[in-house]
Amino acid sequence: MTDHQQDPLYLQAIAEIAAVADINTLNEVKARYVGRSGVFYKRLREIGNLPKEQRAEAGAMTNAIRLAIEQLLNDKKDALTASDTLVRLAKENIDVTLPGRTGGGGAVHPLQQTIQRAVAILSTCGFAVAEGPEIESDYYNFTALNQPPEHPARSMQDTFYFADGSLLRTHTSPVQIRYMENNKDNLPIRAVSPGRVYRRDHDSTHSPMFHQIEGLWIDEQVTFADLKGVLAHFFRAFFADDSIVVRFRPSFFPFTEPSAECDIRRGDNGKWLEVGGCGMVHPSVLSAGGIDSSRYQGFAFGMGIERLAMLYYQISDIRSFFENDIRFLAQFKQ
Ligand code: 2U9
Repeated sequence: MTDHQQDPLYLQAIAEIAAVADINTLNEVKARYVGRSGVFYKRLREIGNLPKEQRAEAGAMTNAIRLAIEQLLNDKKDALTASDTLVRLAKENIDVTLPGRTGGGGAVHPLQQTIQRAVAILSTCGFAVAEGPEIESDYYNFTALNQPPEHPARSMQDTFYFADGSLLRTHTSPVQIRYMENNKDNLPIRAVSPGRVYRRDHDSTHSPMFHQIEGLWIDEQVTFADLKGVLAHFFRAFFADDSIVVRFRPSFFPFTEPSAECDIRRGDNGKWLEVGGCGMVHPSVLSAGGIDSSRYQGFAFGMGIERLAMLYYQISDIRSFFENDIRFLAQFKQ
């Protein structure tokens, strides 16, 4: 044991440093002992007052204590830093094996799911999917579909017009006219056209923007019996119920002749539900599509996607589809 190890100042410093528990206190202790106005500077200054022969020894002793205390302070600093790091590591520990936090993920809108279901079924019947513009010309939306200007049926399909005379399509039928034009030398034609359509209509069962899917099958021998077979198969597959039967009620559409409303009924106890319109394509419409109506014939049908979705999901108000209420939409997540 050297002399400085019994020095009261040194013993006091050891005790104080040992008691320190954080870096701030340690810095404060350090300043008090070895800082500019610390105890050691005071001691060194006092050495000058000692008798000459004692100065060298006292100086060496004081320096030894200072060095020893500095060593203690450094060791303590290392120890505190190390334990600080351990505490932080424990506190800020991240489990990198946990799955990441996500926004919950999106989902396909119930109307798009309905379109996908309908298209999937009709695809297996050989129908190709045709798409076209939502802003249409008067010609494709009305005239080519046997509704010339001043035709009374136009007023039942009032829509949104642009200054240049183009309009928001009132049905997806213009897509079928375009498809006929593009495929008139490529018969037979079998196409479905799903998409948005617009009408001046707004209540619990009508929306100014809604969705349709239409089917068109043109060949030399396509009959109303084929139409009945396709629709019966479609509704049985769509509602996953083989007990469904179809019924046709005479109707009128400018683009089909004869025309019919199509109803379905589940099993033998349910009530009849109107699910779409259909008919044999009018010869004038075939001609507008560039097809020889003396050689070819075919059927067309149209269904409202919202109507199908409301029946399938048992929804009573069409506006639910367009309010973007996450509590409504989340129910259709799959
Ligand atoms: C071409 C020729 C004929 C498509 C047809 C209907 C009857 C029909 C409605 C169902 C519910 C519209 O969404 S809805 O309001 N559709 O009643 N649609 S025949 O006839 C066509 C289509 C294209 C070239």
